[in-house]
This record gives sequence, C-alpha cells and structure tokens, in this order.
Amino acid sequence: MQNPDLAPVPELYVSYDSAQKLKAEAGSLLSHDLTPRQICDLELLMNGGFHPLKGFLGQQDYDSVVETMRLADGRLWPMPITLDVSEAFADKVEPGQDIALRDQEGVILATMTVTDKWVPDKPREARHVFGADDSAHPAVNYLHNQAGKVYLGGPVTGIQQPVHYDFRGRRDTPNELRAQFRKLGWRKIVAFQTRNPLHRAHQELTFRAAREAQANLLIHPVVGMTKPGDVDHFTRVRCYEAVLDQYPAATTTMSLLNLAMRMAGPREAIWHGLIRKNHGVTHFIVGRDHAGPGKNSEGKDFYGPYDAQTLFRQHQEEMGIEMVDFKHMVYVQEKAQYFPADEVPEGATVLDISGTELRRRLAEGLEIPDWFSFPQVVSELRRTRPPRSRQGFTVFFTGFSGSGKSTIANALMVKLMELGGRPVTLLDGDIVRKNLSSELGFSKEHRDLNIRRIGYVASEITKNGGIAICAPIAPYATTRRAVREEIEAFGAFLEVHVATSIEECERRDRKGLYKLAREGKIKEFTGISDPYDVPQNPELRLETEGNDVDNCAHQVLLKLESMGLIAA
Ligand code: PPS
Repeated sequence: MQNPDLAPVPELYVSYDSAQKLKAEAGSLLSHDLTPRQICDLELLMNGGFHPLKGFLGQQDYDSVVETMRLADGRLWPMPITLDVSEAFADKVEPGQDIALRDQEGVILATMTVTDKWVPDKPREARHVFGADDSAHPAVNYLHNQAGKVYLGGPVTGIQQPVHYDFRGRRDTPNELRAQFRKLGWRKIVAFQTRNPLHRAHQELTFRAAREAQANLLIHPVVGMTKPGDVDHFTRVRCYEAVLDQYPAATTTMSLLNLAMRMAGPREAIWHGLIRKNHGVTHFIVGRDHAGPGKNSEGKDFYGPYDAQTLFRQHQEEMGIEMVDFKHMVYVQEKAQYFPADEVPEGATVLDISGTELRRRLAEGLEIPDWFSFPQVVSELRRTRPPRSRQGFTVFFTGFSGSGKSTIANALMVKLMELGGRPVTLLDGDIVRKNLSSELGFSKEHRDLNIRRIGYVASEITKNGGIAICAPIAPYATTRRAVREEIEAFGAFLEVHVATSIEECERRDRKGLYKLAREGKIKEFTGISDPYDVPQNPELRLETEGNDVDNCAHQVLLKLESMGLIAA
C-alpha cells in the first residue's frame, strides 16, 4: 500500500477572518466548558484526525456506530464520539441552537449547531463498544461515573486549536504530517502507536516492522489521555526523545498524538488505524493485546490477546491502511537478541519482564537489566517513580460515624511522624467539614463533593511526596474509586475499612448523633437513614471490637511496610 498523493485531509476550521468574527459573535451563545477528554476529541475532529466526522455524532450515527461500527451511511467508524453534558445544561439547549465550546480557561475553540439531543442507553453502549457493561473497564467506568447523562450531536465549526504549552515542536496535525512526508518523499510509512515508554523490545519490533513493510517509521505516541495509572506523558516523551537517538534519523520520525484513548481493544485498533490513515500513514503496527484495558471484575482479560489483529485484518482493505502484525517480543539469551514469541529457536532461554514486573522493580528500587531497556529510559523512569519508600501515599479510612476512624487516624499520624522522613497531613472528616467544606450538607451530591475535595488535596500531597491520611465516612463506592484513581496516578492508595458494625457505633454513640438520627432530628444519617457501600476489596479491613487503637494503627503500619511504603 502506498500513499501516492498525500493530499490534505479536510479540516473543520474556518478562515482566520471568519474565526475572529465567530469569536466575537459567540459571546452571546450558550457555552459548554469541555472536559479534558472532550478537548482531545474536539482537537482531532477539527484537524481532520477523525475524518470523515464533521462533528460530535448525532443520534442516528451514534446508534449505528454502537451497533455496527459504521456511520449511518455505512462508512466504517468504530468509536462513538459524543458530547456528553449534564441534564441541567441539556435542559437549556434545543435542537437548531448554536452553542460555544470552550476549554477549561474559557477560551472558545469551536461552535456547534446542535441537531440532536438524547439520553443514551449507556449499558448498551458499554456492551457493544467495550464488550461488557463492567466498570472495571476504564471507559465503562468513565461512561457511567464521569460522562454526563445527555448527549448532544451536531456539526462543529472550528475556531482555533486547543493550546498546548508542552512539547509544541513535537505535535503535528494530520496535514502537517502529510506535508512533512510529502517534503521528505516518504510514500510508505509505518506507524507505531504507544502509551508506554519504549524499551528494547519495542525498538526491535518497530525496526522489524519498518523492514517488513519496506517503509519509513513514524513513532506516534498518545499524549492525550491513556489508561489511569500509566506513566505520565511528560516522562514518556523524555524517554522517547532519549530512544530516538537509537533510530536512523533519515528514516524515522516521532510525532505526538493528542488522542483520548478508550482502551477498547479490537474496536480501538480499527479506530487507531483510521486516525493514522488520516495522518498520511500507510501501515500500522498491531501487537499483542492492542489497547487492552487489563482485567475485568472477574479477573479475566476483556479481549483475547490477538482479537485486535483479527478485526483489523478483516477491515484493512476498506480502511486503506495495512496492518503489520506482531506476536509478543521476547529476549533470547543465547542469541542476545529479541524474537517474536512464535519464532524463538527451539530450546533457547527466553527472558521477559512484564509491565507489572517492571513497575515492581521500579517501586522497590531493584535492578532493571540492560537487555530489557536503555539506561537513559530507566533513569528517566526512576526520576519520576522513585522507590516506594520515597514516594508519597494516601491512607484513606472509611466507615460509619463513630467507628473509630479519627482516633485510629490520629494514632497512625503520630506513629508516622515518629518514623519521620515525609510530611504527614491528616484530613479528618470533621476537620475537612470545618475548613474545606463548611457550606456542605449530607445529600449524596454534597457528600460526593466533600470526598472529591479530600481526594484532590490528598492527591496533591501524594504527588509532592507527602503522606495524606483521610478519615471521612465516604459512603459511596464509586466516589472512593474516583479518588483512588486520582491518587494512584501519583502514588499508593491504601483503603482501610474501619469495619465497626452500625450496632456498635450506635451503642457507643460518642457524639449523641445516633440518638438524634433515630429521633429524626438529623436527616440522611449514614447507616440509619442513608446508605453505606461496604468496601469490597479494601487493602485492609480493621475490626475494632475487642481491638485497641494502638493495635489498629499498628496493623496499618504493618500493611504499609508490606507494601514497601515505609522501611521495615
Ligand atoms: S461524608 O459522607 O464522608 O461526606 O461524611 P463526613 O464528611 O465524614 O462527615 C461525617 C461527620 O459529620 C457528622 N454528621 C453526619 N454523619 C453522617 N450523616 C449525617 N447526616 C451527619 N450529620 C453530621 C458525623 O459526626 C461525622 O463524623 P465522624 O467523624 O464520621 O463521626
């Protein structure tokens, strides 16, 4: 497959003059503040990365994409690109109306003529697009717990690109890449998609792919949104830059793609292929478990390791981009060389380090061998991920009022301060309600907001190498999970369920609140007249009945030690 013309792909931007005019007029339009994921989607819609889409999907296209991987007119498009909004916002919009789409600073990026407004069947979307309505899948979790309840669809008029202050020289629109390929005379280009740092196996794989396809190589990492818990893109780009020296400059280039991944495995592979086709690429590498989301809630993989290759193969002709497929690459000791797993010489010694093992070695400050990665990459990763005993972390106590959370949290704080080495902050339920959340009550909405605030502060503390100890009731599992995700981007999260029964808490009734709750004088009281989701898999469950405070705090210390977070 060759790319004979590399003619520009259609963009959705208007001319500079029209953009100025539109910007001025848009002052009077209803504004939607885009979420980070919507900004990524909008950027690729406007710059042609999502060609042939002309805007956020309308209902007919959405239904068709969800069920058949095709737009209503039959063209292949596997991913619903939708503008989700809150019910409150949707109530203000009627089909036919123009709205302004703004970034988080309020800068107008585009306008959209709303043609459709509907409430999607999210479980159906989850089942069709992601294979299961299982919130262990990051995109399903996003769909149910982050995305708004209503979708708006309609064509977009692009005013300006989202602004990026980082790695500007490394970001290219589809047409910029096409122009670059045209200028260099590159006709066959194989793209490598990645959301991970490049190690030696990846280098070998990309070399082989370029050789096999007799093509130039585009390293095309995703820097928009990837899987929660991934290495942040700043670190990754520094790693890529370090490895780029190992590639022949005349045949290889790197460009950053501001895509928000969905981790949809096979469907995502097709989507990635179409996006690369729009960037002027002719060949696309699909390896093992492409865009895999990890394990489902039963501990099984969502997709088979080569499902993405199978689906891609079925559609590559129609897509106009050819797959270069690879088996998992492993290191063969005797040959001091990488091989695809199915080409390993018989009887040879195979070495491999999985992603989980690499994270463990980084976390524990253990050796990462030269055959596995490049010294510059390892040192970048070590700078970002120091051993766990030097990282920040959060201990998050949850349980009923009067369960003993605050008392144990206080004891733990003192013990950690005695150990020294890291600053410790206690975000106790009552303290937070006094200082951060004084205006909030106990409705679900207010409790969620309260916990989100605690999560935000704890994540900042964790990011900066400190210890945050939180001790709110935090009755909702989905909110606790959201906080966990926010914090795990920077360090460990230890959920401790203080499992004192409601009967015991009521019997103790230290603050006299249970009595008032029973009398109906306090409404929405957790455990009496309001729900509490018992944590299913906390890192630690503390039974306080018959266990003194010192012992409970000590159990937390032992857990922290076993996780490598404090020195033994
Ligand atoms: S939440 O749900 O996590 O936002 O709750 P939290 O911020 O931890 O606040 C709990 C403390 O507020 C007191 N209180 C109530 N708790 C539960 N339900 C109702 N309706 C309520 N009204 C007041 C109670 O003393 C809690 O303190 P702790 O430290 O948990 O005993």
